[in-house]
Amino acid sequence: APTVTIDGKVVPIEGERNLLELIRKVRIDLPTFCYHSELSVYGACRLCLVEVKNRGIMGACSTPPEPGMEIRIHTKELREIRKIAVELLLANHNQSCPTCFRNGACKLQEIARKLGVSQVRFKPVQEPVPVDVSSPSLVRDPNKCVLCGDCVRMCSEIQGIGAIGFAFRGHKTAVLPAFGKGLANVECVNCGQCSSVCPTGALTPKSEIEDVWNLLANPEVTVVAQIAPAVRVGLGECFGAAPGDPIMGRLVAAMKTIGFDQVYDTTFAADLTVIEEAEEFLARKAAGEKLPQFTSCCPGWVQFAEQYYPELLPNLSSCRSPQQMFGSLVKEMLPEQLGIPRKKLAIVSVMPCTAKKFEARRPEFAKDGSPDVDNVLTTQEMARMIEQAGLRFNDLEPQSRDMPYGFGTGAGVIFGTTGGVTEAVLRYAAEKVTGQTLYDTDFNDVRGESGLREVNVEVGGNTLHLAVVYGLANARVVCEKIKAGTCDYDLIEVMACPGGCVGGAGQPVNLDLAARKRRAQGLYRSDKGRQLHKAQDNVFVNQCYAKFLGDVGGHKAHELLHTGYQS
Ligand code: HC0
Ligand code: SF4
Repeated sequence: APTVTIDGKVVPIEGERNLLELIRKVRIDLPTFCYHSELSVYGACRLCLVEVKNRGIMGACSTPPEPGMEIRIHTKELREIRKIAVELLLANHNQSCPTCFRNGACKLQEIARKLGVSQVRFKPVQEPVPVDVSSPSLVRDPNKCVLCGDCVRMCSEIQGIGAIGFAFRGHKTAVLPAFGKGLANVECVNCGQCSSVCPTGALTPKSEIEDVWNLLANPEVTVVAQIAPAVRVGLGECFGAAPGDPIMGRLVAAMKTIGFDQVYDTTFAADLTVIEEAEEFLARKAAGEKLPQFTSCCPGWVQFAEQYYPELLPNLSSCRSPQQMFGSLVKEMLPEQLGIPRKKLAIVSVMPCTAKKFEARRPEFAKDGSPDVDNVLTTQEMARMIEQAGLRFNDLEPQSRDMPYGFGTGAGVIFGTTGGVTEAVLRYAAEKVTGQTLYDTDFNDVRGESGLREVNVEVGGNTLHLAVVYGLANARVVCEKIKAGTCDYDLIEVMACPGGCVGGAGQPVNLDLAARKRRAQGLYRSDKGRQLHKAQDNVFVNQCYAKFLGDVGGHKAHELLHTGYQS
C-alpha cells in the first residue's frame, strides 16, 4: 500500500481524503476549529499546518495525501505559528470565560491549553459590538467569534438556509445574519445547529434557567415538567455517562429534588401524536387527498416549510408536536385533577432542541394569552441546573415518573431518533389496516443513519412509499421533487437536526458521529425495555380519549391537539 511518513513513522494511505484524516487516524489530535467531517473543507483556522518535505508549510485539512510524502507536525516553527494564531484570536476575544455558557466546553480554551499558550502578545484590533439577543432560541455574541465559519457552512450546507454569512474584509471580517439584522429577523429557523458546531460561546442556546428557578421558588405555582425522548440518552454525558446510557431514573430524582412538583414524560404525548397522525394519514390515503403527508413535530422543519414551501403546507399533518399536545392537554386536565387554577400551573419542557423554545412561544399555542408550555430548557440547561443545585447526579437513587402523564410506550420513545416517528405510525397503521395484532413491532427498514432514505413498506397488502429525512437541505431536495411531480411518496418524516432529535442543538455538544449512533441505540433499547411498543396500547392515552377527548380526530381533539399553518 502507498505510505507517507508522519514525524518519521510510516503510515499507510487508506482512502483518507486529506492529511488531517491521516494524522488523526494515527491518534494524533492536531487541533482545529474549522474542520468537520460532515462539512466542506474551509481551511481558515490555520492550526492544522504541517511541514511537507520539499513543499513547505501547508494546511493538513486541504492537502490530499500523496505516496512518499514526508510530513512533520511538531517542529519548533510550526509550534510557534500555531501559538501565534491562537494568540491573535485571544487578543480579539471577549475573555469573559468564567461567566460564558461554554465555559469548560470551549474549544478555544481547550486548544490554548493544549498548545501551551501562556500569554497574549497582541493588542485587540476589533471594537466590541453588541450581543444579539433577538432570537428566542439562541444568543449570538460576535465578540467571541473566531471566524472559523463552521456555523455558516452548517446553516448553508446541512440546513440549506444561509441565514448567516461572512461580511466585510480584513480585520473587520465578521459572521453576521443578512443585512446585519438580528437573528430573529432573518430566515433562521431556530434549529441551533450553528451553535452545535460553534467552537466557542459565540453562538449558544438562550438560557431559561433563571426563569425556571424563579418558577420553582414561587410557592403559589405548581410546576410540572415533561421530558422529551432524546434527553434520556444525552443528559448523562454531562455527568460522565456514555452516549445512550440510561439515566432517566436519576434525572427524575434530580428534578424532584430541585423542586418540580410532577415529572412527566413527553412520550405520553408522542403516543397521542402517533394515534392522531396515523388516523389522519389513513384518512388522507383513503380519500387520496393531501398526499404525501409530512410529519409536523419538528418546529425547525415547520418554520422552514412556512418560509420556503407555503404551497406544501396543506400536506403537513395538522397535528401539533408532542411538546404542544402535552401542554394543551395537561393544562386542560390537571387544574381539575389537582384542584388548581390554570394560571397557577406552569409547564416546563426539557428538550434536546433550541427550536422548541420558539415553538412554545408561537401565539397559536396559548389560551387567553397564557402559553400551553411556559418554559423550555435544553438538555444542557437541565444539566446546569442539576449542577447549580449541587446534586451529585451519579449518586442519586432513581425515581419513577409521575402518573398518568409520565407513561409512554416504546413508540413514543423512538420519536427521538430519525425514522422513529415513521416506525411508530407504521406500528399503528399495520394493526389498524389488517385488523390483526402486530407482534413483531420492529420496522428495521426505516431505521438508518443517512439523511435521506426512501423505503417501501408492505402494510395489509398495500405498499407504502416512505421517505425519512433529516437536515433541511435534504428536505429541500424532497420538496422540489414533489413540486416537480417526480416522486410518489405517501408519508415523509422530516427532522431538522442530523440524526433526528438525538442530534439536537440542545444536547451536550458532541460532534462525534459514533456518539449520535449510540444515543439512537439507547432509544431502541429503551423501547425494548418497556412492555408496550405501540401507541394504541397506551392505557392512559386511551383513558384520556374515553373520559375527555372523545373520538380520535374529533371536535375536542381538534381543538386541543391540532393546528393550522401560516404562510
Ligand atoms: Fe423531539 Fe418530539 S421527538 S421533536 O425530536 O415529535 O425536541 O426528543 O420532544 O415535541 O416526543 C425534540 C425529541 C421531542 C416533540 C416528541 C416529536
Ligand atoms: Fe441557521 Fe439553524 Fe443557526 Fe438559524 S439556528 S442560523 S437556521 S443553523
